[in-house]
Amino acid sequence: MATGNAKRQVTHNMGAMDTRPVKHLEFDGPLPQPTKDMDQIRADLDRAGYAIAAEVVSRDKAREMRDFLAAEIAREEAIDEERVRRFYTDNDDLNRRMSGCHLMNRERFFRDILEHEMPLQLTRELLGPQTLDESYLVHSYGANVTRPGSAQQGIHRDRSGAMPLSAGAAQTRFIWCLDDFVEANGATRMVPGSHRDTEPQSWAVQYESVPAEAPAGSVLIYTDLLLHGTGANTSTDLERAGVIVGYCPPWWKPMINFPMTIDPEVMKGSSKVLRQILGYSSVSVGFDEPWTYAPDAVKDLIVPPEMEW
Ligand SMILES: O=C(O)CCC(=O)C(=O)O
Ligand SMILES: [Fe+2]
Repeated sequence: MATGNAKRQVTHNMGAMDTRPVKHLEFDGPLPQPTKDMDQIRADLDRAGYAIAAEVVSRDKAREMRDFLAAEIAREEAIDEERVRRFYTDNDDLNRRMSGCHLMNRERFFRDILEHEMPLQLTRELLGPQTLDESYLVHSYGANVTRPGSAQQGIHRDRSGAMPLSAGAAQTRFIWCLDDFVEANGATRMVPGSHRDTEPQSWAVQYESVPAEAPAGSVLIYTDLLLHGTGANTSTDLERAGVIVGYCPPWWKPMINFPMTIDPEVMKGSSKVLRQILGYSSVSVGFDEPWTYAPDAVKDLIVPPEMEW
């Protein structure tokens, strides 16, 4: 079983043979464009359900990170391809995925982006105040690299279908673009305006969507209310690397148990904020449940949960 591939997703009929009825876009007005203006980002999130933050890191930095990621994927692939392909939400074997833990254990930048001011500030604004002001948590973290010929992912929400949309956003989502995202290499497809839907997502319809095109170094921002999915890579020679981070409230279960999956050595000297968002607290909703059986190296990293950012 590939890492992360606990369950295989039913394939949802993409492409020319897809006979499902099309749900056309019901969105008026301009689509979000890359911008450095935080107020524009807030307005795009409100209106379209997603926004594109420009130049969050330099093009050179994005390239450096992209090269690091490519080398790590090649290294893992050489041991066993199953480690980095066909995660259950992908429709074929072409794309490559890698856990953020793996990257974080090896390269500081992949720890630093988690506590970048822009996602933390927007998470605070979009998810709102929390009980006892406990810190938000990193919910999920991983890289997704599309390769030429790979199929489009089923359009979906990053949220349980059982949770009513009326409950509001439970997660903020950030895709760090390490390559230029263009339609041909599988730029993430968005359904603008779908954050205001009242109907749950259905696998029985084809959602009309638009590509979120963005230069390397940008960050795509949305919440778990927005319909979206990885685009098909129709190019013959372009890859598209994105690193996806989700943040959730402190009472939500993160997808990754970070204190058990991060090397305590790399966390030594890390900020209180980074430890808080990675869940290095034994207190939740005000209750302390001491980590009696955790290794000392992990216990030494424990911090109180109250947000300071
Ligand atoms: O990589 C992308 O473009 C989006 C991936 C995605 O939506 C997911 O894996 O949930
Ligand atoms: Fe998604």
